[in-house]
This record gives sequence, C-alpha cells and structure tokens, in this order.
Amino acid sequence: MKFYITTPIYYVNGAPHIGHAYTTVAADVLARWKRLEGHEVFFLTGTDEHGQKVEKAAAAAGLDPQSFTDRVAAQFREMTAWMGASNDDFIRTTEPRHKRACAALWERLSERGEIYLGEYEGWYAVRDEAFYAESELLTGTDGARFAPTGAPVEWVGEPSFFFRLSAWQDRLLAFYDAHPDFIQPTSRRNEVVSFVSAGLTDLSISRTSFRWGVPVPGHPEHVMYVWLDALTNYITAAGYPEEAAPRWQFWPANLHLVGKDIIRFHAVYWPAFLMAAGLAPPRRVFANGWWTVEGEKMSKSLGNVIDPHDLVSRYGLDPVRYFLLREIPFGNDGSISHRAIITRMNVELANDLGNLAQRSLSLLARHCAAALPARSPPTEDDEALAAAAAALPSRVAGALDRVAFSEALEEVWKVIRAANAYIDHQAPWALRRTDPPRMAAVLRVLADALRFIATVLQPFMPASMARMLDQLGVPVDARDLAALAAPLPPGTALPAPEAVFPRFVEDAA
Ligand code: ME8
Repeated sequence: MKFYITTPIYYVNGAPHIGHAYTTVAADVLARWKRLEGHEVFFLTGTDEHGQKVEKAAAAAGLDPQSFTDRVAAQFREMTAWMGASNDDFIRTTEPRHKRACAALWERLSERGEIYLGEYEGWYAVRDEAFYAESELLTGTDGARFAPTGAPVEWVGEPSFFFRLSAWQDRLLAFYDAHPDFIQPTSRRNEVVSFVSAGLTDLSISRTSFRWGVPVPGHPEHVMYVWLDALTNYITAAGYPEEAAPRWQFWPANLHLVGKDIIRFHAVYWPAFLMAAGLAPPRRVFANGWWTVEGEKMSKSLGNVIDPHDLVSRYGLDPVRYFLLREIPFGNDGSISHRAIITRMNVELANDLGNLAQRSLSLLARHCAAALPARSPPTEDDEALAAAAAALPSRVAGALDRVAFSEALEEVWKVIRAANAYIDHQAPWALRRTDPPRMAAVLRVLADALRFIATVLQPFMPASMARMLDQLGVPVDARDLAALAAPLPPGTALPAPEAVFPRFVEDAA
C-alpha cells in the first residue's frame, strides 16, 4: 500500500530550530515504520519561501529575496540530513514545478467559479501571515491592537481576489462528521469544528502591496496569498497538475503533521481549496505541541533558541531523536532541558537497553564461541519473554497508527525491563558453571528478544539499531517486520560486541 506523509514546509525567514527538527523527526519515524511494514512510502519536507515575512527578512539581511532564500533553504536541507531524515523529496516553493502547480490550481478554482475579484480591508499579521477579524484582536495597555498569537497586526486595504470560503462551511462540517479522525488530537478537532461552526467569511487569496510571491495567472499585479501557495506544495510534490504522473497515486496524503499553530490552515482552508478544485482532501492532519526551553518560551529575544545541530553534536543523533519523541506525548507541549536529555540517555538508553544488549552479547561472545546457540524447549519464563517480544510489532504499530510515539516507546521499554528482570533472574553468568546448556538456551531467548526490540526501534534510532542488529548477526536484508517470522539459524556468527549507548558523562567544566 502507498503511504504519503508530510512535514510543514518551513519558513526561511530564520535558521532552523528544534521545533522544526521535531516535526521532521516525527514524520521520519512514521515514514521508516511504514517502510518496515512493507508500504511504499513518499515522505515530503521542504521550505516555504514566499510572502512578506520572508521578503522582510531578506531585506533585513541586505539580500534580494532569491539569494536569501537560497541560503536559508540550504540550511534547512542540511538540518533535514543532520536529523537523519529519510525524506523522498525536498520541495522549495520557489521552484518552477511549484509555481506551475499553483497556477494550475488557481485556474481550476477560477474556472469553477470559486474565486472573485474584490477589495480587502482588514487586519493582517505578517509574523503569522494571517488575516484576523476585528473581533479576534486583543488590545495592549498602550492601546495597540495585536493578534491572539501576540503578533503585531497592520491595517491592509488593497484590491484582492477572494476564495468563496463562506460557501464551504456546511460541506466542511459534513466532511469532519464523516471523517471523525481527520483532525487529531481531539482537542484540536473541537477547536476547528467550533471555528467553522461560528461561520466562515470569504478568504483574501492575493496581495498587491508587495511582489515576493507566485503571480496570479492573468493578473501579474497580484501575488498569491502565501498560504494558498504554501499548502499547494503537498500536491506539487505529488506531480500536480499531471494527474497521470505515477506520483499522483500518492494523493490524497495519508498524514500531514503540523504544529498546533497552523491547524486552521490545514484543517479548514486546505480541504476547502481542494474540494473546491474537485480534488480529494488529505486523510488526516495531526497537530503537535510546542517545546519550551527549561520552561520558557523559545525566542530570539531571550536568546534561548535551541539549534538542533548543537544538541546532536553534544548528545548524538539517536539519543536526541529518542528524547524528542519519548519525553512528551505527541500533541502536548513540553519542556526541553539538558538535565532531562541526560537522564533519559543514562537511564533508558545506557542502563536499560544498552546494558541488556551488552550483557547478553558479551556472554554470547565469551561463552558461546561468538555464535548464536540453538533454540531449546522453552520454560515458562522463556515463553513469557518470547511472547512479549513477539507482540511488539503489533503493539508498536497500534500506537504509531495513533501517532502516539511515546506510547510506542513505552511498549518497547516494558519488554526491555522484562528482559532485564529475566536476565537477572536466570543469571546466565552463574549457569555457565552449573548448567551450560541452560545458559546457552537463556542467551538464545535474550538474543531473539533483542532482535525484536532492535527491529522495531530502527525507525526511532536508525544508526544505533543498525549496529545492534549487526551485533546480533541479523542480515541487512532481514530487518523488516516480515523477516521477524523466520528465526536466525543456530551457529549464526556474532561479531565482537561494543557498547551502543555509552553513559553520558558531563564535562567537569
Ligand atoms: O508555519 N516547538 O512555518 P514555520 C514545536 N511555513 N514546534 C514549533 C516550535 C516550537 N517551539 N516553533 C515552531 C510555518 N514550531 C509555515 C508552514 S505548511 C504548508 C506552511 C513549528 O517555519 C510550528 O508549529 O513558522 C510549525 O508547525 C513548524 O514549526 C513550521 O513553522
């Protein structure tokens, strides 16, 4: 089966930060998991390069918008690689293929009577690239008006094309009703349903007061509203408007991962644009929460913006990926702190998993001639551990289908803890003298359990789990879920073990 997953495309007004790396890693884990399950995956990420916010950032940097976006987009591409993302494509909205798709979508909406020319008068927040109704605004102590997000707003009055969003209210509500899982988590769904139920006004979808955008077909004095342009990226990459292209088979996307601040664009405007164009809306939109830093909002002015490169250089990629998805349930907000990362590294990675593997593998290396022992008739304890390990693929799949990364990891850690209890109780190091065949049997049970554990953890920590599977003698072509059905033959050679997760020792400084 085909599976299409996306991250938001990131604004290139500033360097990538941990919030961006977060969604990229989350999408990567799901993409890798779906591949392990045997699906044909298309995983898309990229950059959102038009609009006033980017134009202003380019001006502030003293560059023309194209050179500026080339530079920052390259940083995002690097971040994608640094975070170990296995994306199949990286889209930039300044690419010709994207401008073509935007123009085609616009023309289709126009032909279907969904667009009309008018005059926009109202509030706009450049920081959010969003229009706000008077009733949504807040007033500061100095009398200044600002958006509910805290962004400054300005009054805009200019000729503008409008999309007949108001006509889509009932059809959107019917769509949410028919697809109860379309927006997740439920709290976000409720937020969207009440926003749409309160009534929709037509949406301004072009601007005439600046130039940095995709020109409106036939009206080059207008550039498209950056959100219409940006959302279209998801179909551009699937080959739109060539609906005969093989990539188009991936549409509709299975899952758009987005931050909680941009749910309205993805769950209201996007399905409305698509339905209005006669295209299928995406199957699911899941909103993640926001990270704070040591409990404080991350901001340039506080100087506490976390650069994902710094975290990765300090702790290593896999521990950072693990931390981001383990620390908080996906969808909730959470706080990132060095203390919390180090604790998870030392307790869960080094102690629980690292020691389990190291203890089992070093006994196998020393006392089983570095070869996998045969399976023996199991005891009750052996069976209990084997059954828990064998249930992992379906348990992890269940959690990941709900985009519940931390639950998926907790399922794996339950088995890791059970395996640690098993090794302590069986004490293979003592059996070496009293009952060597039983020692070999116990080590085989552990090696089999570790194979399940390492296989299902590959999407989270690809490089570390590849090393662990190497050490377990699992051939590279036998590392997907289907391969788990066939036990490794006895006598499989086991390379010399080395610790996969050393403890993190803080500098004395
Ligand atoms: O919104 N913690 O781009 P963007 C977690 N270009 N996530 C965070 C975060 C934090 N502290 N700060 C930001 C855009 N994010 C548009 C998207 S999609 C067609 C267009 C998340 O670069 C934020 O929630 O401002 C959003 O999902 C993502 O970073 C990109 O933000």
